[in-house]
Amino acid sequence: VAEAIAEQEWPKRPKLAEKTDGSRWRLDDQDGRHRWTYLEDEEAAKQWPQSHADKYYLGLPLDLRDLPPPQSPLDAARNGLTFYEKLQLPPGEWGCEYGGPMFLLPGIIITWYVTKTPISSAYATEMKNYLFARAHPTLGGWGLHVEGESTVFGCTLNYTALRILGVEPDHPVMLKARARLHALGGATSSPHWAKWWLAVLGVADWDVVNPVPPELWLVPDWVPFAPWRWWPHIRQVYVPMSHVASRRWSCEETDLTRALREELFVQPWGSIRWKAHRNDIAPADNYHPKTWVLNTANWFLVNVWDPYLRSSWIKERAEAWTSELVDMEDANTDYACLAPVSAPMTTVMCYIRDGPGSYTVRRHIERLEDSLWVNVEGMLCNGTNGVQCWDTAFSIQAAVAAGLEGDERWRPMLVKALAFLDRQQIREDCKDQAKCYRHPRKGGWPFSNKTQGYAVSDCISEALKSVVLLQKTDGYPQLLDDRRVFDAVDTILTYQNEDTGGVGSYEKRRGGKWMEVLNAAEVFGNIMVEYDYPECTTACVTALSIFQKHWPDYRADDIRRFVTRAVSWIKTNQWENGAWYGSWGVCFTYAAMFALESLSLVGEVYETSEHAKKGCDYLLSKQRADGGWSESYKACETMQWVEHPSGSLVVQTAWAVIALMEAEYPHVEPIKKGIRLIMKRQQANGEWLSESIEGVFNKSCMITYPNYKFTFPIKALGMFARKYPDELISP
Ligand code: LAN
Repeated sequence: VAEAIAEQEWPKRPKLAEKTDGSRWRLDDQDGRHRWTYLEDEEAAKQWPQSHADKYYLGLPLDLRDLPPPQSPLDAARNGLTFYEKLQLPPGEWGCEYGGPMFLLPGIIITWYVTKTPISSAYATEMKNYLFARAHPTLGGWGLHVEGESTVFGCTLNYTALRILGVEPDHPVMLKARARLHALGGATSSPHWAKWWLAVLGVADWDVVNPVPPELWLVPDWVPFAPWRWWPHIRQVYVPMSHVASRRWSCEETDLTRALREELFVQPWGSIRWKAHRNDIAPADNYHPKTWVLNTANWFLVNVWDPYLRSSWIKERAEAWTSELVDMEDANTDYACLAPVSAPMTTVMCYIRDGPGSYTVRRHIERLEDSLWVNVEGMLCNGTNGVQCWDTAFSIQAAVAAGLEGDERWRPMLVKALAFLDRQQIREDCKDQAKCYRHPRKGGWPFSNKTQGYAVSDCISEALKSVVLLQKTDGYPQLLDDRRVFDAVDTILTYQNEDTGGVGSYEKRRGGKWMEVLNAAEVFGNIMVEYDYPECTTACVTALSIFQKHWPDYRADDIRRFVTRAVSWIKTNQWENGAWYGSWGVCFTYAAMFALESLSLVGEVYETSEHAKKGCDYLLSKQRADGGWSESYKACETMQWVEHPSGSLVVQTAWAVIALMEAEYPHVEPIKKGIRLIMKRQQANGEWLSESIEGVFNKSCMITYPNYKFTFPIKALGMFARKYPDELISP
């Protein structure tokens, strides 16, 4: 393989243009597999006209006519749906950009480089444009995510990516970014994952990378810190990362990597004592400082284990087992992998194991495209290979909240959405489920698509709710029979954590929260194990409750027990001041919407429950004079309420009024004021404009959910219209 790699020729570098022709981009949607294609050929472009959705994503004019001005919240909801319907994709789902994290695209670009994969000029041009557009406006450089201040992580990786794409080091954006990077300490103070990528690229020495021993995968399963117990994202990153690190593979030297050695560091490259910089980390990057436990373990691994104890027998066994784990992941996701963090790392691993041109490499390279997206700024990498199932479920629920599911006008759209969820339900558990440590998934839904195939507690629940709501409405096809509905319920029931009654994301918790002492990523918090989330817990509670109304006899005791324990966990999770902290949306308004819905399902509302009352009072104390709510992403980092500098925001306002309505807050006035704000912000064509970043993960990294500005306002308006049919508000 090494020989084949050495003999493989370098592809021509992409030609960078100022920009591409927006009218040539198409979203190719193969039943929920999304790939952006650039049609070089004029004839081909004529044959395949751009859809509304394509144009909308690309920021091209839609030329839609104005809708009749709404006279009531229900009118406004209908107008919203009229616009949003145009974004439904042919297979029946909704998609969108899912950007925010600034550490994903470089992984893909570096992978292309080291595997000598040609980069098309259209892709390179738009990636360059995106990264230019997203450079910090004053400081220069890039942060961990689009809203953040620049960090060594963001600067090192994105600077490197741009150089690979063909941008010269003396370009003004690059000069500024480099100055920023150097002011922060240079690439020797980058976090672990960046150091790993630089070592792969051959720009840093492997000695600077803190240990990621694949041997850890050999410890018996009963060991409390065994990696199978980690949160799936971390363990799936660890597999290829440890394998490649163990082999200390680096790309051969090139002019470009030699140049990067000069550009990324503050010290002369030859003088760097790599080992001494293992624990260097810039303060701006150090969200979760490494603990003394981890530092001690690392010291032992570097100074004792590696030089004296690590036999080649152990090394080979560990590499063989991580290699097999990768094969199982590839088989279960058709090479898509869990997310575009582990995906490019796995591609590199397959390249050095199977060689250029092998099936694994070709398939991985193809799959990496599923996560790329084009917007008005350029091309970026989404946080996942799409948002298909998740956003489709909320779209259905928005229409149902407005009572529109029985209306002929909306039936075709909703039937298509239902059919999409029907096709995307996961019908089988993973092959080798126990061996590759996967959670049962039969009957579940993923966040994105069935190919990726990782069921998530709340994605299953939201999709199941949507399916049941539609199938129990007259006139809808019965696409899922009872057995498939039961499969989903069976899977939801596997998610409850024994100790707390709460629910995490992909799995039941497998290890103690103390494992956070081994968090080596530095830039994220709460990543090592599954936690309990009010959002995920509520989604399960609501899905099970709706299910039970229609099938009162199926596993009735299990469901009752699950719901009781879950709701009591939600109560214990409430803060003294009445708030709940949101882990996946920004921030307290998001969590309140879920938590208050859970409480209301067991009859706990404002007038009857201290918890619900406190939750509402907390929200009301944050309502602004114009009737809206406003939260900055900083709230997620600091775990305190932080107002957004630009004032009230539509999405947070929708979450807050939904929360108040769920809790049956007895006075209509504050709710009405929120609804009026949502209506005022609606455009004449029914759309809402994007205002601020909506989502978060691991406390520190923000991510966009562009469809939330449709689904939640429509839901809020619809709920209001049904609850207060006589309140006719006009904006
Ligand atoms: C997501 C996206 C969806 C999200 C919800 C369904 C909204 C949530 O309720 C449960 C968790 C989940 C599935 C989730 C988990 C973490 C993801 C996959 C992301 C936030 C999108 C990107 C992120 C992933 C971890 C990014 C890579 C970063 C690492 C630290 C590995």
